[in-house]
Amino acid sequence: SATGYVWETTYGWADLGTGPMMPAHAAAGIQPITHHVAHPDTKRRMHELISATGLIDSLTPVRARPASREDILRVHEEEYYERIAAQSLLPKGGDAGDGETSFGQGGLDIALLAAGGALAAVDAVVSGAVENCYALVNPPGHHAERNMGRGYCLFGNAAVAAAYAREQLGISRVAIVDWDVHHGNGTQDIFWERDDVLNISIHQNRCFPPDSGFIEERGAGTGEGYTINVPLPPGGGMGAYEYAFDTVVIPALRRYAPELIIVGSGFDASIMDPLARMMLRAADYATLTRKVMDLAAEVCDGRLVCVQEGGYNPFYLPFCGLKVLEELSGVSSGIDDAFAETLSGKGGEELMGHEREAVDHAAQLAALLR
Ligand code: 6DK
Ligand code: ZN
Repeated sequence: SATGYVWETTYGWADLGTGPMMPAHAAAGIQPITHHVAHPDTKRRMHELISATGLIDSLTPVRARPASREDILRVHEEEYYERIAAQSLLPKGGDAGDGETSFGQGGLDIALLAAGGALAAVDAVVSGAVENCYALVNPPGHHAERNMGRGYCLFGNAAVAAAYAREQLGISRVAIVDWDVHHGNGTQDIFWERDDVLNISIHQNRCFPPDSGFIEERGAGTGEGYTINVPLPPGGGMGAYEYAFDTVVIPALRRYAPELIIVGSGFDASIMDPLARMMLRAADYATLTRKVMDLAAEVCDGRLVCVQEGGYNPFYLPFCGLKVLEELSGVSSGIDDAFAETLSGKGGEELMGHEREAVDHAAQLAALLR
């Protein structure tokens, strides 16, 4: 039972410009800086830890292919694709829509390879070449809506992969579990009216986008009830996440019985992340992985694809990713979370009353409360 792994060198070449988090702007006091907050080095460092520890030798390399125009158009508007393609030809690139989703010249090709990494991972898992697969892709995807890029995302990589599994591989039900700390608004937009893709997002309440991801957003028409949002209050750690998974995520997956599970795997709910205020440690990501793997074994022969989303602490993210890959593969890298001791005893492990209430409320709207 092999574990596939996708990484391509050019994922590390995505050019977000010289701004820190938004374009540098002298008059506004925004100084240029060497590393944008979403600089791909953070993800490249995860790849290097997986390489340096030797864990990579226990993984099955899966090569990304560029997603085709047709692959992208399953979930995005043609007009949007053309807009990105045109800007990608410009010497200084462009922006996918919201003014903070910049990309450099040729950025289209990197984005197509990111979506294609998710496609290759789905192919590897569905064909049975591997049991599960981690696609360490960049740029991320879950904020990209049908007709607009947002939040560093150009194309909805996980959504592209889910639609491909449905339409080209004969998979009838796909579930997406998005544990990136931000709301997967793009995936939600894309599958809003569909019941063939169950979309569950667990995120910090109102972190980004600040105006979506509420429990009342449940999908519409045929899709009603197939969008599930679990917004958690800031400050939560494994206590809150464990309760959210045990009460909402896992029961919803069991009820839906997907034939394939795609995890939107961001590591920005970690205690070290600069963009959010949650408290997960590397070992907690292994626990979440285990919960989804056990459910996948129960309902879909273990078919599980993880697609990288965000994560912004260059020191800590590699350990979070390493622990997920150890869990997926059942192989120890021999390296432990170097920050584990420093980060222990800071609270967050215990479920707090207001977190329980928030999760119970989400369970209620998802009609899951016992
Ligand atoms: N901007 C992601 O990790 C991307 O989910 C996160 C994008 C955060 C953008 C920065 C931000 C704001 C906040 C409030 C109002 C306007 C703009 F897609 C992933 F990479 F996965 O907080
Ligand atoms: Zn995020």
